[in-house]
Amino acid sequence: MDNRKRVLLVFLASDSGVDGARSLFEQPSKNGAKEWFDKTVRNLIKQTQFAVPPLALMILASVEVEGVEQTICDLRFEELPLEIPWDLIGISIQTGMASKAFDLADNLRAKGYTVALGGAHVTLFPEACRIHADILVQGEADDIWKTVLKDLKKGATKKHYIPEAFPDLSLSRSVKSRLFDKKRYFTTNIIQTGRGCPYSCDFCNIHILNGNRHRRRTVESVVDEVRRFSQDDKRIFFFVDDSINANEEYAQELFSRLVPLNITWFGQATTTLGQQPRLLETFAQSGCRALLVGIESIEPASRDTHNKTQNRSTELAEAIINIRKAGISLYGSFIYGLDGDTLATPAAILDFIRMTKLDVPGINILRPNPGTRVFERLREEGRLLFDPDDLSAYRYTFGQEMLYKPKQITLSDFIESYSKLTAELFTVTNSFSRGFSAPSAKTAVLLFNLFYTHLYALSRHDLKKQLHLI
Ligand code: B12
Ligand code: SF4
Repeated sequence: MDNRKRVLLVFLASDSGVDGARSLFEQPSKNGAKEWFDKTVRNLIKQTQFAVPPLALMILASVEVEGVEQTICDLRFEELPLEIPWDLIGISIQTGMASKAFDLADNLRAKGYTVALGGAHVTLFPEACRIHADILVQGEADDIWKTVLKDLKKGATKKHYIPEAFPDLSLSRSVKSRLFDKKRYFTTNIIQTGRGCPYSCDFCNIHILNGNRHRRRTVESVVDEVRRFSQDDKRIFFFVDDSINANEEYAQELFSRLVPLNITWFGQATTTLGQQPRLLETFAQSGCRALLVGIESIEPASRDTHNKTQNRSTELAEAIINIRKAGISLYGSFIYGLDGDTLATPAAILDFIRMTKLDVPGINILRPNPGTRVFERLREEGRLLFDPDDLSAYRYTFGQEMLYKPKQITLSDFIESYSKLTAELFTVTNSFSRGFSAPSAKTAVLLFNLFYTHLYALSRHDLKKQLHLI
């Protein structure tokens, strides 16, 4: 008798945004040509906008237990292979996709499958997830997943697994890279060097999910992984760390070691990098072509209210200019609508972007996600526009809906000023000019800006509709 256990790990598509933006009010089109055009644009956006494989599931699928086979299904690109009698189906849940994930889990359980749920939403809200799962896995599952698989093999799984402590990342765990059809993705070279964040910005929950202490892998194991991955996929590397320069000494050692490997890479960093000249030079030498930096706000009052304490606003511009001078293009992520913001803020953002020549500006609307401190505060202040318990309200959209009332600006003034700001920033002419003047990754910068011109037009369309409906 075949005693092997088959495990399927599932990653869900979000409703819109990076997974193929569409209007929240879209009706099925009767015009075939328009439908074809929209679908083609959506697919293009999906592929070029960081369509990377789910690292969490790569890590879990790399855990080896004799007699257990694991397969990943990425629902952004494929259908569920239900012709196979899986012994266990694991689903990764982010808050924005939670209601979709629960529906899927309920359906699969009704068909007789055993379902395990894990991921950020389970870690934050285990009780709400419990009724949809046979097995709950709370927290970082790098080590405890092995226990789940061994228990599965023995036919003795438990209802709830929770690690005693955050995994020690300095222990070597090998991640397999040959798990996917490479063509679907922008790149399959995705790597994480550390977890946890010492800061506590109130709109973020990384410090809750991964702790306030920054844990790191050994330089040796990251270098090995880069070497191994680059044999399979010659494309760019994406370091998913929230801030790849969190520990200067570590980053200096790691990226010096990567110089001889001749890769190109992008990642996410804090603007502090602009004041770390040695590290900045090493980043450029090791193949860094673009970085995402969370500027969030240039209003001191907003930075204070939302506990964004690192780097003062006055230092931001200089830091950005320094990073670009080193030959690295920058995606600068802003949030307009924070509590210290006024109707004068958009003009200040525009000036800042013009002065620093940011290559791709991202102008976000605050999303008070459950589990963050800002969510609790807005709920207490009666400023949420949706029922806080309605999970479908937290779907990922591209600046397409307001979930709360801004503090100092009326909703209609906010929508009008936000729309005006994005219309001024994102035009075809500006896209070409940013692409042309980008210090590196010019084509990517051009494409990003062109897509954003399309996506922010969707945002303006949907926000206007929302305003009429409220
Ligand atoms: C890279 C990244 C992206 C990339 C790529 C995402 C992808 N497709 O893989 C892009 C840019 C596309 C992206 C988009 C979004 N992202 Co994002 N992203 C990240 C980031 C920086 C790293 C993700 C990662 O690979 N982590 C490494 C893995 C190993 O960690 P992990 O996912 O937590 O997995 C561990 C556990 O959670 C658990 N686990 C996870 N899944 C499962 C499943 C099972 C069965 C089990 C047992 C365990 C388990 O075990 C894993 C190993 O320990 C994280 C922040 C972070 N530091 O994690 C945010 C993060 C995941 N993103 C987040 C959000 C909100 C989004 C968006 C919705 C954006 C938005 N503004 O609304 C979209 C969603 C689009 C989508 N379909 O993913 C939030 C999710 C918060 C939440 N409460 O759910 C995070 C945590 C950031 C934050 N500050 O809050 N993102
Ligand atoms: S936004 Fe960045 S710096 Fe702030 S808590 Fe989250 S990960 Fe840390």
